[in-house]
Amino acid sequence: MRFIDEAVISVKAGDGGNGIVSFRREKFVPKGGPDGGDGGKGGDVYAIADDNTNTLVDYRYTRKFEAHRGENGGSKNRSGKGADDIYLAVPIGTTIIDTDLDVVIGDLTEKGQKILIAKGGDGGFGNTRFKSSTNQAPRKATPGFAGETRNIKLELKVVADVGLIGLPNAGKSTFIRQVSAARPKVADYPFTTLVPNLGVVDVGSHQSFVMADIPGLIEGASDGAGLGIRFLKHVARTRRLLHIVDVQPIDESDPVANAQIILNELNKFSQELSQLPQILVLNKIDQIPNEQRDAVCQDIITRLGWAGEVFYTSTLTGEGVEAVKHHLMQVIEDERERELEDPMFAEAQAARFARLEEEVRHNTEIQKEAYRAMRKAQREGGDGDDDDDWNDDDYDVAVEYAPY
Ligand SMILES: Nc1nc2c(ncn2[C@@H]2O[C@H](COP(=O)(O)OP(=O)(O)OP(=O)(O)O)[C@@H](O)[C@H]2O)c(=O)[nH]1
Ligand SMILES: [Mg+2]
Repeated sequence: MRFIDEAVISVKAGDGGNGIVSFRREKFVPKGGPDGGDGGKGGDVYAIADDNTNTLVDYRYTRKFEAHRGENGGSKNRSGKGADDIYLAVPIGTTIIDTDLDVVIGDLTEKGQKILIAKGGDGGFGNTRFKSSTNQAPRKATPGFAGETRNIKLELKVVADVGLIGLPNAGKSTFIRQVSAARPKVADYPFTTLVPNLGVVDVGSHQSFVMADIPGLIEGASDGAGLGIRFLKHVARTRRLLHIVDVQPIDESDPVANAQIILNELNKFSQELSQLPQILVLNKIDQIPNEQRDAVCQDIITRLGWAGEVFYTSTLTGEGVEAVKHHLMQVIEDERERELEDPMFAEAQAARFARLEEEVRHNTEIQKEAYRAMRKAQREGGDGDDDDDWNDDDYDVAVEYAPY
């Protein structure tokens, strides 16, 4: 199953109909008064949350939406007919953003909820409106007002409960392959993963959560190094970050320094995101002889000053992976239950997610601009290749569900 999570469209509401100039023509009345009617209102454009759709794929194909204009006014003071509004059906959970103003217009969170995204123009006035004691026969009418035009980005977050973070090669993709049906490529070189992968982790018969595997971060990522932080938005709404650290990197770098790079980059990118609870996963323990594992891992924890939760795993052999999976399910279930039972907690959570998303979205935009400026400078410096320009459209997020 494939989820496309972003679409950019343009919408235009209908213009108002024109008011008209008209005079009564009656038998035996040589000069009738004005009777030009007002124009009708142009159609509005709304987005509406619809539970029959769960992707934005349609908006990849049809990108322009226009409501009709209102009818012109008629004689005998008839107002023009208003045009029908149009409704763009989007999945529940879609966020609507005005890309010109860079503001969120709203979130559609409930079935049937609708948001006005472009307002139809009002109709113009017919000449009847301009009649006064000094002007019994006005020849003035006004045209309809223009309907609003807007460029809109629709964003559907396929919400991940858990996000995998870590340096390239740490074993993130191997991890998600162990616990879900997601099949990202795994290889012994950095940046094997170039796009996010989402997998559904089934635990027991009726419990599951969604895990996101994103490309590795490197030092300087928050300034655009490597693939930068453009994918961090996919872990913005998670409940836990799983920080995967290779205990024995092939380049003989220090696992503690490596972990610190990730903590630093997260912190530099988003304060809110770096506050999300993190679980440290010391991975590739199969590389260390059994009797030394505890000492090596303890040393890392101590030097890192890590006070949070820790697991030891080998995503290659599967050792320790089940324990992480069950632990995650437990904390996620607990949090979900608490949200249902405790409205105050639920509200605080929602507010935190909203802040987080806003910050991540904002910082991603800043990054995008910086990245484009950097690429432009490079091109002008003679490097003609622009293959890796940041393009929001160039990847889809695949969500993998385990077969029934
Ligand atoms: N020995 C050992 N090797 C592992 C383990 N987990 C992953 N690997 C190997 O480490 C390499 C990188 O694994 P990936 O899962 O692709 O790493 P990643 O973190 O997704 O890397 P990027 O996508 O580049 O960010 C591969 O060659 C894996 O086979 C492990 O537990 N033990
Ligand atoms: Mg990977």
